[in-house]
Amino acid sequence: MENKIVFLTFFCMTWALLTGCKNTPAPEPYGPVPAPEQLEWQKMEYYMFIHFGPNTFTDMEWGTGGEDPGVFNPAALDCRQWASTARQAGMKGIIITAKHHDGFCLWPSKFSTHTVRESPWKEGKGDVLAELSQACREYDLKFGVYLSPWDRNHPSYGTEQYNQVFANTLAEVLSSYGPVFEQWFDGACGNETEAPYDWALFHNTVREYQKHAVIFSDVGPGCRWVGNERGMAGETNWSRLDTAGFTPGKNAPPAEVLNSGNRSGKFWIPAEADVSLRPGWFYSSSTDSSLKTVDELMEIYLGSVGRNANLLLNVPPDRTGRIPHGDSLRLMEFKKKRMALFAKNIAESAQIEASSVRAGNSRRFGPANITDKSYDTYWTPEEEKVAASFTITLDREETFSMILLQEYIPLGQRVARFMVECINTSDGLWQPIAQGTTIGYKRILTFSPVTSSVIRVSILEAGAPPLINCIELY
Ligand code: FUL
Repeated sequence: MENKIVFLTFFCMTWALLTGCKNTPAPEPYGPVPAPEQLEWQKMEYYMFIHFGPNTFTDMEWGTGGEDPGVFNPAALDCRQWASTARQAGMKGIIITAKHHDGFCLWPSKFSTHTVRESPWKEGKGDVLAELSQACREYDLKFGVYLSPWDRNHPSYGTEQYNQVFANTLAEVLSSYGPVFEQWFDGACGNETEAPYDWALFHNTVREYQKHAVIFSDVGPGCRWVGNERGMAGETNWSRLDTAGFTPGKNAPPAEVLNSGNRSGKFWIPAEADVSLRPGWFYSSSTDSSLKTVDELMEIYLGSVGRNANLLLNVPPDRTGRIPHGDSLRLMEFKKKRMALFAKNIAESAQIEASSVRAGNSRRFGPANITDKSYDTYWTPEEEKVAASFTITLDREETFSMILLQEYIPLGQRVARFMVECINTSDGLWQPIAQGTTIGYKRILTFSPVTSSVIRVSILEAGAPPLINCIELY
């Protein structure tokens, strides 16, 4: 009889545990979450910005709009060279200044008289957007467009009518060159009075012609400016932002807010960090010898991709219409450096244990998901545990100086503070090696080299139980 009871109890408990795991759903989303295209966008991480136009030929950063279109004549223009450079550099797309503040259109727009059509390039028959979008397809890169609402050439700029002109211009671009992954709206307008922009009209136009384009501006709605042109996100960087009362441009949120996001912001608007390889955005021979160094680029990479932001690196073509040799060389050196740094992930085959696992140690939410290669599987602790940790044990002692962590953001950004420790081989005690605040899609921390075989990551503070899906050690 007693045996029977023991057996029955055991059976029921095992049954409850098994069905419990199977039936325990994934955690509820926490706060706003990325739309599918925002997630795809985040996974791109690194792509090219191209500033090109009359400014390239006049040595200006901000053209007046009064330039003679005759100056635009890139005799050896080669968008395939831009695309192959971006591809070899490890970038995933290209965003081009289709229309900068000077109003000059790199395609023969019906809504302007200041375009490639009025230039001598290809006897007025050229179309840079057509060539670049084609080259992007050929090199398997995504294509994006920058259009400045501020237009120093268009006669209707500053009037109510300009809104429709700009919407028409957008529609023309967004319906003519295939899929556009990002629509970049520049908020700048110098010291001039901002026109009464109809942002709702502009956004609706983008949605009408490119449903999946991520819309960039100071306040999104798809992604946000990072608050500086140095390519550096905040050490704390939330992908959430409050936008009520703000607009792009002069009425944007303060730079510090754009740099770090809002911890409990209402909308999912991740940061994009834009920066130029040269001191200016447009090509100038005067900056030929002041390209960013590989070390500077590495710092930028760690400060953007390594801090939950995407990196948009500007590489301006010269007057011939090609990316100068020195610039492309620098991009390749930078890629080589990244590949060397991230060559051997020593955590790849490590043993991994967690302080607790959701749904009674269910494999579906177990710590092995942190070292598998899939972005879609993650470890998460018991439902009520916001503070939790996991420990990895390497096959042998290794020396390392960099850790990479990723959260599973489709269910929201959760981690607000974490710390990394390792067991010191000489005294067997835990020794702190790094600490951070947000993780988000990706966080990379560097520290002075340590040697150990046991490393612990503790989530100390989070809005909801953390969902961690990747750790790498280098
Ligand atoms: C700024 C512009 O004024 C610069 O010329 C450049 O295009 C940069 C990316 O955005 O707001």
